[in-house]
Amino acid sequence: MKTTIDDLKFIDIPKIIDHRGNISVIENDVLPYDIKRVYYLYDVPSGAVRGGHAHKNLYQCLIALSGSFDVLLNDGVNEIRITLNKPNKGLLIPNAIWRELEDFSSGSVCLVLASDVYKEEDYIRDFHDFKSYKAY
Ligand code: T46
Repeated sequence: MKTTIDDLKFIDIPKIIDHRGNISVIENDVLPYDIKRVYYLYDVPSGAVRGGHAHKNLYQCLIALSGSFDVLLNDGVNEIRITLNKPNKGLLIPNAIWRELEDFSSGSVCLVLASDVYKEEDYIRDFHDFKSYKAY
């Protein structure tokens, strides 16, 4: 619960450069947790906003596999906006950070590597509840 936006981290995903096209690989200790779930957001219509919640325990790494989008992050006190637009850069979001994703470019794909399987009970979907949660 004590996490802040200072705990956000950029992950440099190793890139194998090749004239036939590049390869980026996530293995071993690239992420500080074991990946239990992979999902991706795509076909996001112009103007749509995703997220709008925090997680009690989940860690996630967001990667703009294609195109770009903005991630608005709030720790209950401070807020920051980060643009993701590189397939070899991940944004590691620890637990208890509010996030909203917006300004998706046409055809963009957001890959998410999560530290746990889907559990609705891990979500805080109301911002006032999130502020109370952070106050403890
Ligand atoms: C996050 C952002 C970046 C599942 O059944 N399993 C899943 O693994 C996920 C991610 C979602 N769902 C269901 C739950 C909802 O009925 O799919 C529906 C849409 O989920 P949600 O409104 O949470 O989607 P987003 O895009 O707002 O948020 C998702 C993740 O839920 C969230 O953890 O950080 O992407």
